[in-house]
Amino acid sequence: MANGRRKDEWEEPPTGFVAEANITERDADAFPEAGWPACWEAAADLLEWDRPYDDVLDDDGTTCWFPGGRLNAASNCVDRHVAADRGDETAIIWEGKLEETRTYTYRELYAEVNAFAAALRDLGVGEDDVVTIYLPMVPELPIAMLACARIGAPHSVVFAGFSADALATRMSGADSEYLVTCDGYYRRGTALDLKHMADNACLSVEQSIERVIVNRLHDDIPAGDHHAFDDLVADHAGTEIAPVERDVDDLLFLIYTSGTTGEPTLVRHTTGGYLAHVAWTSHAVFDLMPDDVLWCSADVGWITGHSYTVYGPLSIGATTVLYEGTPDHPEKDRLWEVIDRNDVNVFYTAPTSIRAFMKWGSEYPDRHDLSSLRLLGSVGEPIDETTWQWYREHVGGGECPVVDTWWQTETGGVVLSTLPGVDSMQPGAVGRSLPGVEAAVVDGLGKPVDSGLPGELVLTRPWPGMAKSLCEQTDWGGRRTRTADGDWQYETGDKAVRDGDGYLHLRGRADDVFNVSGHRLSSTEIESAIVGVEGVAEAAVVGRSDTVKGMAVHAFVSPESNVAGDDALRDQIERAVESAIGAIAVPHTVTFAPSLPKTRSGKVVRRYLEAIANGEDLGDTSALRNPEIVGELESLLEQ
Ligand code: 6R9
Repeated sequence: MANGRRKDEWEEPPTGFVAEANITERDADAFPEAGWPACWEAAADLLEWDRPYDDVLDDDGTTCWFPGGRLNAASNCVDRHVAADRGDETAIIWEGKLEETRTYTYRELYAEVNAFAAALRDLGVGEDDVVTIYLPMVPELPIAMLACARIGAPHSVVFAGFSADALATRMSGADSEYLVTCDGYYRRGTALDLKHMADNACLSVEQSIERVIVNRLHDDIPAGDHHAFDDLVADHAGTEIAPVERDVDDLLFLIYTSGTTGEPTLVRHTTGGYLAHVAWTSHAVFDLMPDDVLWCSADVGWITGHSYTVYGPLSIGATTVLYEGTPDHPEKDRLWEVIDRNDVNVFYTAPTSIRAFMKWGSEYPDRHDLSSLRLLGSVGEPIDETTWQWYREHVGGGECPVVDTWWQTETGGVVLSTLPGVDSMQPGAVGRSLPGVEAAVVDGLGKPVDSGLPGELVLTRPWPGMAKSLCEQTDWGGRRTRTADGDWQYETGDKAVRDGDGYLHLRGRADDVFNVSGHRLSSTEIESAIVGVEGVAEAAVVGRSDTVKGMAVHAFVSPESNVAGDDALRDQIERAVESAIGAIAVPHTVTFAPSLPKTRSGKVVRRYLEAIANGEDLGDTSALRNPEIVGELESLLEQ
């Protein structure tokens, strides 16, 4: 709804919650008084600094947060909690497949991280060497990340669902000579051979790769050109490695995401700004307290898992849940059973999952005692009102605030959300920007549009968690961080409307990136894989609305003139996308077409394909060079 819901339909935060919240109305009032950027000091104050920072932001006002400061992220996430006599508190609860569980106290995590850090050093990893981590959701994943952080080696985690080709591109791009992976893992009951994929990736990169293998399947791994994770940790047990003091602006990690180009975009995050941002948002948005148990259901291979499974909750000293399984195995009440058994207080997931839970029915959450929950979060795509209400009612028992959090890989942490102990919640809207963040909705020229009108969401001032690439370059990943007048402005690539109350309603991407089940995919990247198939002349990929996935991938493919668009070609296309990117990017629908709708200058008009895929009215198509193709495509889809 463009102008938002009537205020009497908004939901107020529960009074019990407000009374105990980390951020109260009084704190929120003080932020604007402190002025920007000083209000971000509260974020930096949540960390322990080896050398205090000189200023909140450098003189330039855009490039470096907390200049002069030095710190170590792993020591902030582990050591200081042990030093504060919280070593026996639980840091990680791992819920593995096959009914396994494992917990690590902060003291145990300290021992593991130190031992693996020592092992990495022995393998030759030095400060600033990039270590690639290609692991499913096993405890060795956060342990390896923290071990890297401890010795000042930026990690580059590659989602385990990506293909060997995708892994190779990311290792080459990051010039990484170290890889931590595993023998395999179970996905829907089948064992996937991750080591084989990793071996293939290593063969296709130029540099030689030192490999560490986690034994996940509990089978013998044939000896080879690698080191076993468990042996390394056992050999270095008890070794302590002093955390390397990092400059605030030194890299903590690299992460690849889908951008507007055919190549994955490399995003680099810094130690101080990023960590302050995720610690602060865990505290302010997720209201996380050290005694809380937080479960962020995203895979750690994505930014959401980096920020709110690993760095955010551990920097606060809370307990984080790492879940390896799927939501419907052994039964569709699995997540609720895990929440019940572990007394989870904060649960964070994506609308696509909530829509699946809705479809399965409320009897599954109803089977369990979910009263430990005190806050629910949503991320990844817009959450519609019905889904929001269902989540609040059936998971939150009507008692928990629900925060809809908007952010991106590039922003590092949440930038738009309500503050749960302060703001009213408007189902279907993300709320305003957080204190210290400024957002605007602008037209194609970068000028603000009136409330109620759609435009592109831009952030008009820097924030601590912003990717380093955003401050160094004015034109990056196809998006500008400067307006024509020289003002700082980050184009997010998302469409939005601001309502009369200042709440923002997100409307999906304005560029060639789309979200499928919370995975961020680039249409250009998928198209390049498809046109690489012999016999394919052209391809265009668009998003089609899907009631559960949010978006489904629809590919329109035009074969060369003597090639048939048949099942064999479809099969080859699917295999090509799976091997270039991964199974998550395989089109849900492939429509073979004699040609694609084009402008007179020869550009494929995706807008029309999107409308056709979604069964929408196309309006005037007379500007096309080949308007007749539209009717042909429509009738092809009706068949
Ligand atoms: C954290 C994450 C970023 C894109 C972003 C937007 C979409 C994320 C959203 C949302 C509406 C929300 N998005 N949160 N859209 N409401 N609460 O998902 O990062 O994988 O980089 O994706 O996700 O389109 O631009 P990333």
